[in-house]
Order: sequence, then C-alpha cells, then structure tokens
Amino acid sequence: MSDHRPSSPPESLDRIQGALLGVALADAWGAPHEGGPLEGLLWRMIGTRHGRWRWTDDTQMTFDVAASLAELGRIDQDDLALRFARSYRWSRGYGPGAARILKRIRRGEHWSSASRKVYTQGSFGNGAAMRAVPIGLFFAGQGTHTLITAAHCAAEITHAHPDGKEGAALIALVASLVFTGCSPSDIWAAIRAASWSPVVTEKLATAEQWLGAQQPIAPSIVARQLGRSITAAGSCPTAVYIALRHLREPFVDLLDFTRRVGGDVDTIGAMAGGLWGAARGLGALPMEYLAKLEDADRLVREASRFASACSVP
Ligand code: F2R
Ligand code: MG
Ligand code: MG
Repeated sequence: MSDHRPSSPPESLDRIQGALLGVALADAWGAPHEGGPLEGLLWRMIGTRHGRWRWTDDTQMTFDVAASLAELGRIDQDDLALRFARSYRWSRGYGPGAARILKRIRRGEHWSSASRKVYTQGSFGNGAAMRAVPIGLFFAGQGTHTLITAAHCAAEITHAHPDGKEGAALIALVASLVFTGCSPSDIWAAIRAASWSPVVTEKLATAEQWLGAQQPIAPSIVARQLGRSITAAGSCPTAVYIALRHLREPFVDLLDFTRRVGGDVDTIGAMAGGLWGAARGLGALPMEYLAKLEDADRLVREASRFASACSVP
C-alpha cells in the first residue's frame, strides 16, 4: 500500500479513514478464522487476491453504505438496495439469507418484498450491524433519534427483524460516540439512555460492569456471556465490549482477542475494528498489515471521498 496519509491529517479525516479501514482490516484478517472446518478450507483456497488478504461481505457492504451516503447525503433505501445487489458476489462470503435477498433484488424485485421472502419476520443476522459504522460517522452530532432512525432504515433492506435493526443502531451509535471523542462514562450514559431489547440490555450492562471494574475477562467468558454468533444480539454487544476494552491498546491486540473469542471472527472484528479506528484513526492502524490488505489504496481513497461528505460536529 502506498502511503496516502497527509503529513498532518485533519483529525476527522484520519478517524473516518481509520474507521473504514479498521472494518476492512479486521474483516480480512478474521475471515480465515470464521465458521467451521468447511469455511476454513474454502477460505484457504480463495482467501487471498493478488497475494493480499481478501475482505468479505462486511467490507463490501460498509463501503456500499459509505458511497451511497457520500453521493446522496442521506439514507436512500432504494439506492442502497441496488448498490448491495450490484456488488453482491458469492465469493465474498455473504450470509445465506442476505445472498438470497440480494439475488432477488438483482432480478428486479423490490427490497421491501424481497427482505421478507426468506424469513417472514426479516433476518436477525448481524449483516446490517456489520455495515453500520459509516452511519454513525455520518450522523454523528445529529442526535440519537436521527442516528438510530437512519441505522434502522439502512438495516431494513436486508434485516427487517427488530433484532437485526437493533444491532445496526447499536454499532452506529457507539461509532458516533467514539468518533466524537466521548469519554467512557459519556459513552455508557448514551448507550444506557437508548432503548434496547432485554437480552441486549443485559449484555451491555455486563460489558459496562466488566470495563468499569477493569477486570481482565477471558475470551472464553466473553464468548459465553456476550456471544460470538452470526446473530445481531449474539455479536454486537461483544464487538462493543472488545472495542472499548482495546481503545488504548494496539490494534493487533484487538485482533488477537477477537480470534480467541472465536465464532463469527470476521464480523465481530469488523465491527470492533471500525469502532477502534473511529477513535484512533488510520495513523494508528498497523502499516505492515495494511500493506497486505486487498485494494487498500482504493479503500483509503473511497474513505476520503466519504469523509468529504461528512459534516463533523
Ligand atoms: N456467511 C458468513 N459466513 C459463513 C457461515 C459461518 C458459519 N457457518 C456460522 O454460522 O458461524 N458470513 C457472513 O454472514 C454474516 C452476516 O449474515 P447476514 O447478512 O446477517 O445473513 P443472514 O442469512 O440474513 O443471517 C445469518 C443467519 O442467521 C440466521 N437467521 C437470521 N434471521 C433468522 C430468522 N428470522 N429466523 C431463523 N434464522 C435466522 C440464519 O441461520 C441465517 O443464515 C456475517 O458473519 C458475514 O461475515
Ligand atoms: Mg464476512
Ligand atoms: Mg462473519
């Protein structure tokens, strides 16, 4: 990767680039660790492109959201649906329900009907949360209600289930808080002030208590109590915990901890990595890892374009 970092980058640009590249880097790094032996075997065969770490659906959809916001300046569900459908490739490892919805949209079906064809209540997978970091950056400073409404709208296209939308809102909210430099106590106050399902409320309370007590909780306990699954409720509080626990640690420690938690490693990593990057910036990401990331130069350019469209509070 050539060095696109300006000599003294405006802090917000650095943080926006850090957030989006944090998603991509943790996604690509984590992809070989996701799923069971079959997924591992497949990823050993297709997991590099031109010798670089290949990123997955998490990164593709995050950059689709960023591009749509940069071009239109708002959440436009029809535009997002078409972008998601056009950029869908099976080889990026999409969730099975999301893949079927996107193929339906590509064949001309409207997203509002396609999104209920696979699961009548909509999907509660973490696929809407994994692409929600740019929403937090774009709507930072516009108030929690506006931000959460935007996250729900962007989620609904593929994840109409309340849990799928809730995961997106949680990740977007925490992204906005770390991006604007809130203190840990302000972050938790803002999280507590929003309304979450009982399961997620309980997990967030556990995470807050662990972090407040500065207890070094083992990855196996994090996995057991907060979750490590492909569902939104079973992965988003985990990602928030991992990000906030590692905010002052090196990015590679966050990656290593996420791998030891296990399960949906690329996605928990992508969400946690995006939150970490929004707080610490591109300059803090490990350059030697960025050099191994597929299309890193293009992703940095796209993140810059997105940053120009964000009005930083
Ligand atoms: N697809 C993958 N990884 C390969 C599989 C990993 C492994 N087998 C594992 O299960 O851990 N990764 C990518 O998919 C995830 C994002 O998925 P998304 O976009 O949410 O997809 P989907 O299909 O909508 O939901 C995921 C699964 O959740 C269950 N589910 C969701 N809603 C449901 C409902 N209403 N009723 C019943 N089940 C529901 C299904 O099992 C879905 O397949 C990320 O990890 C990304 O990296
Ligand atoms: Mg993925
Ligand atoms: Mg995943």
